[in-house]
Amino acid sequence: MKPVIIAALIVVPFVLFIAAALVYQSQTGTDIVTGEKKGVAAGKWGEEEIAKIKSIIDNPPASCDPSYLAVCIEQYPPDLDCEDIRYSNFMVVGDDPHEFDIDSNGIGCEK
Ligand SMILES: [Ca+2]
Repeated sequence: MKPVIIAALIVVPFVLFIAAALVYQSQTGTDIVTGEKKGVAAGKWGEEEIAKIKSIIDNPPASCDPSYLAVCIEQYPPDLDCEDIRYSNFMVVGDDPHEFDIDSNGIGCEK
């Protein structure tokens, strides 16, 4: 057998094994070396997620403006700009008091 074929017989199964292991790890969240569950699979919240949730609980919007569908944006005043909110490409109906939809196509803070 030629050396190239022998090398291919060794390398190809190795590459396939690594690929399968990476797919398994991404699907299950289980580290293939340690068997430890990571990220969301571990069921643990990171400090960043907890801080975000706490800030939403501590500072709820006064009330949601009905001009903006499927998002909760504080009513005018204060006058908010797209940089002040965490939403983009949301539906705008009605008065649009914050003027998120300058071109009036019904989509606010387009990105
Ligand atoms: Ca728009």
